[in-house]
Amino acid sequence: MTTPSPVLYSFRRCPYAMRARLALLASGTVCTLREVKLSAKPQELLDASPKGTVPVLVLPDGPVIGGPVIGSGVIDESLDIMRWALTQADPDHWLAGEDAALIAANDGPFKHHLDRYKYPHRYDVDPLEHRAAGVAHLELLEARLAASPFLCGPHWTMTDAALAPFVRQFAETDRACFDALPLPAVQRWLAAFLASPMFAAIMVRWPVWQAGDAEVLFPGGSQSPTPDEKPIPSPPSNGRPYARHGS
Ligand SMILES: N[C@@H](CCC(=O)N[C@@H](CS)C(=O)NCC(=O)O)C(=O)O
Repeated sequence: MTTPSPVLYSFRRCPYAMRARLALLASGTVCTLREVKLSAKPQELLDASPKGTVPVLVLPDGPVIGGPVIGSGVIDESLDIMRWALTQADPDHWLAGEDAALIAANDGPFKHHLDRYKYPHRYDVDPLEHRAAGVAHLELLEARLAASPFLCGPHWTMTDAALAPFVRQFAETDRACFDALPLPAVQRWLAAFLASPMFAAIMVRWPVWQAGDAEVLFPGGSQSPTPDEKPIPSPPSNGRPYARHGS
């Protein structure tokens, strides 16, 4: 008999869901992945977590005592999913680098400016003002990454995984502008993330889930890829985005 896996409600391009998938992958936790369309959320997601955001992880065994959870066995905050996954297994010591203040600066002010830079019409604002504020945050990252390869020192940790999907979104908003910024260490760090096997493994194109569909396991690709799918990359066997610095 196989052990039931947790169910992850996810949206491929959502930076919160990306960071959750990164931690699940690094911990070697296999999930049943349900790709969600945000404009048509499945009732099963809303039943599990009425606030209706992704990612949401539904644990097969229900309540967890003593974790970052959650009477019900439902984890519906991305950072809690990361902590839960890494508490199960943390072979690369990601939890050694949890910089709560930097993650809060990312999720608060940086995300605020990112949204307004990316969607100025939605907020009726000047995108350039918000781009400048976002760049000021990236300058903080630049100072760190000029001093060490990753945000918390010589190894990629939870803080890198928590921030990189958001920096990616900022960069993609105007790639030429991002590439022209005097932020060589941030650019190197982001490029290494985007080129890593781990990034490929978390960005497989999954079909949108509907009740009754065949189970899709993450990591491990999709059993029923969409027609325009590129070949599914294998996840890294060791779960590491990068070779350890100096090894
Ligand atoms: N604080 C939440 C935020 C998650 C979040 O806002 N996710 C977005 C997608 S990127 C979402 O689900 N938004 C709901 C919607 O668009 O309807 C977390 O860290 O998990």
